[in-house]
Amino acid sequence: MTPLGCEHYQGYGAIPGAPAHARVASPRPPLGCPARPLALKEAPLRRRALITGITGQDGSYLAEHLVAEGYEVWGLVRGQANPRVRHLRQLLGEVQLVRGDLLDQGSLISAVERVQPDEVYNLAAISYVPMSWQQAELTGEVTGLGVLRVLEAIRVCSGISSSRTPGRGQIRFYQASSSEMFGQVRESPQTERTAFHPRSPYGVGKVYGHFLTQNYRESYGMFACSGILFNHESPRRGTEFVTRKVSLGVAKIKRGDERQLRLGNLGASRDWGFAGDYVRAMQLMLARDEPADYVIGTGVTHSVEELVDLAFRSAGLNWRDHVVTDAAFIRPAEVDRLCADPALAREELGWEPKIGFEELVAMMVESDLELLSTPGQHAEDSLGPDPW
Ligand code: NDP
Ligand code: GDR
Repeated sequence: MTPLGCEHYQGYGAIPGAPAHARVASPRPPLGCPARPLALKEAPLRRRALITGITGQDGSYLAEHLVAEGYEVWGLVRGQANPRVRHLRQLLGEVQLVRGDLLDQGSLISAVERVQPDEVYNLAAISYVPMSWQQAELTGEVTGLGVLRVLEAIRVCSGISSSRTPGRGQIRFYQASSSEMFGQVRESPQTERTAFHPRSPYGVGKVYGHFLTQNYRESYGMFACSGILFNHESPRRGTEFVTRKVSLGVAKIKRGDERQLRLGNLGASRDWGFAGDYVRAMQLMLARDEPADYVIGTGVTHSVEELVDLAFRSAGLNWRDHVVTDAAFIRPAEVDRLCADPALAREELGWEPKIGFEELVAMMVESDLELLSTPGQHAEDSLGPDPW
């Protein structure tokens, strides 16, 4: 039987408006198709990665990391005229784009068929926890069922069925699992073996995606890994998340643009690291001989109050003069305290974070001060920290 996509393969162009090199047809035929004579003349192929969620914080860092590692990088973008693509293009000259949406199975099959990746990193999600109560069904569709659709796209395009497991050269899959799956924690610190008790529709969706990734590994022999990543931040973090909300708030207060910062639960604790460190772990997982799941975090936890204190002090301010607790930011069910045990990642991946909490907070405040003093720059590229 002809493998799926062979009959249609003509080397499609990339999406309109993409950089010139992105419009070049893919030289590889679809998976399982006989190679064209052209392929014989080519230099050895670079590894090719497809990243969903490339317009997000992690997507941008991962794309940069993979480009630096010599990969050919493709990013899946949704929407007719996604405004965040412009933002991404300023960041990276070398990424190529393909359209697709985690809500649309056909679009994902087309994207995998067209890109023919060696590795797929599924970072796309509705990732803001409070939004998952407001739009629980949509969160389930994107953050949960979206994982199924990406796995199915890989399975179908690779011609894998229950009677045919993949051999060498299979597409490797990374799923962005989350420490939110631990939720109301059963033990501390949390390891790959800690039981899950998610506390939000987001966390529940991530548990579904996590177990499904394991299930496709066990059912079809797919090289599928989950990274159970604890909170990781950067100057590129969305302004709705607490670290960036605080760093931006501090910068505005320092400049005299605002006087107050309204926050929710200052007592919650998180294991915060730097996003640039965490994307290295994603790639290391897919470079292993055998697929497995890994906890990625620093092993050190801090309260939101400690974060606030440090951020204000780094700008020479006292947080008690400016921070107001606002019930609108309190969640229906809170995750009180998370702390990673990243021992397995250290032993098997050789992964360690390079940037600590103090350095991270200082970096974010400094970056926001610089951003606000640069004409024409806008910090709020997301909806901003409105009460949910
Ligand atoms: P962001 O919120 O910054 O990015 C989310 C991405 O998902 C965006 O690129 C967004 O694209 C995309 N997306 C949303 N809906 C769809 C859809 N229907 N189809 C295709 N793409 C879609 O998240 P982060 O970069 O912070 O996180 C990356 C992943 O890691 C997420 O899955 C998150 O849940 C998970 N995670 C994050 C942690 C963190 O601390 N950052 C910790 C643990 C897990 P668009 O621009 O179109 O909106
Ligand atoms: P989280 O990150 O929910 O852990 O999910 P977030 O920064 O939103 O919240 C962290 C903690 O801070 C408390 N908090 C506030 N949070 C926000 N956003 N705004 C506030 O004003 C505020 N005040 C206090 C929260 O209650 C919470 O306890 C992030 C996301 O990136 C997920 O996608 C990812 O899976 C997890 O990290 C690991």
